[in-house]
Amino acid sequence: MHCNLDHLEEYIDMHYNRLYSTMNKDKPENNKKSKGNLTPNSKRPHADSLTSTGAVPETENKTSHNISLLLSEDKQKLLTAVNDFKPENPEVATLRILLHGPQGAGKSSFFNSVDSVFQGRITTRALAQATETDRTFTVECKTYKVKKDRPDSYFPFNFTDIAGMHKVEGIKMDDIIKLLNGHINSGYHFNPFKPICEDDPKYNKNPTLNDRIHCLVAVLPAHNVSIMDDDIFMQMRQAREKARDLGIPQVIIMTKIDESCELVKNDLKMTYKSKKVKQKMEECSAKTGIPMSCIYPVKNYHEERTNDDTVDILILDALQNIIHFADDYIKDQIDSE
Ligand SMILES: Nc1nc2c(ncn2[C@@H]2O[C@H](COP(=O)(O)OP(=O)(O)OP(=O)(O)O)[C@@H](O)[C@H]2O)c(=O)[nH]1
Ligand SMILES: [Mg+2]
Repeated sequence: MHCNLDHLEEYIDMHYNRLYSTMNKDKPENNKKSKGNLTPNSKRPHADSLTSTGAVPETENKTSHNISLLLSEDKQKLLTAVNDFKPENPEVATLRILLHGPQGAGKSSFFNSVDSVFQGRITTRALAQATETDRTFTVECKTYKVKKDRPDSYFPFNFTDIAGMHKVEGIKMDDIIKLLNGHINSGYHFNPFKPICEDDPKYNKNPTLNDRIHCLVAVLPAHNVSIMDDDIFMQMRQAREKARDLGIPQVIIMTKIDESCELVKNDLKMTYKSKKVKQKMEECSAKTGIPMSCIYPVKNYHEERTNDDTVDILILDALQNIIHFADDYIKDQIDSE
């Protein structure tokens, strides 16, 4: 254990700080380190390096700091923060988040997990594949709103779930580009061999900022990121470059961390202590070019019957950052008009 402790300390600090800075203002008074700031409002996901506040209480031995205690205490704060969130600019009432990535990565399951957190029960609105296969299960472009706990009230963000990428029979890059620009409406059935035509009834010829994507989320499965085809990463890089050209922020949701690490499978609270998870995040970062600070490890709900606090917290942490990045993007777009 001792040999890699320094490495681990930094890794735990990074996420400890990320959670603190995203969740609350009442950080521990005695911050020991000062490496800069990482708040979802100020830190854009295009940045190349991670900066952090180093918010470790002086009284605490940070090598023995137990992130799990922090996690279980703060679910309520994260929930409140997301519940209270309002896009800064009223011109765009709903932030649009696009989920993309290889087939079977857990895109639909991620949306279901977000929905499950807020409904307080397991939901399966975006149908997910029961087992992994080599064909995309989602064939339709579908945009989902998430219901708040009041009647007829929805969160100011939605998720667009699409077909997965594949070497041959997957979503076409042209379709992803059209989606980013807001040209494809919910309900469009993807043709794995041909991108959308401009005369398709689901083609939006004149998209506004409201129709465009405000945050591009790449979903990658931790357990087989090492063996994924290079072609998939090439497609992901193309999507990333297109999003970059449009100024759209990008993050990675790294799913299936339970499948990639025995320690985490047995106890999800060990997520930020697992070297394996860190390695997988580094691999995702190296293969896509997305910085570590914008990679969120999660375990989706996929076989559970009830909610679990730790699953919820990892999902909420990711979501909170995504919506802030999307909000920053809107502000930039409107400021530059
Ligand atoms: N163990 C584990 N399994 C997961 C996780 N997320 C998703 N799965 C499983 O992975 C499989 C694929 O999940 P989907 O959500 O259908 O993946 P997708 O990316 O939407 O796939 P396509 O629509 O085919 O592109 C399903 O069997 C899920 O139950 C996770 O975090 N952990
Ligand atoms: Mg799917």
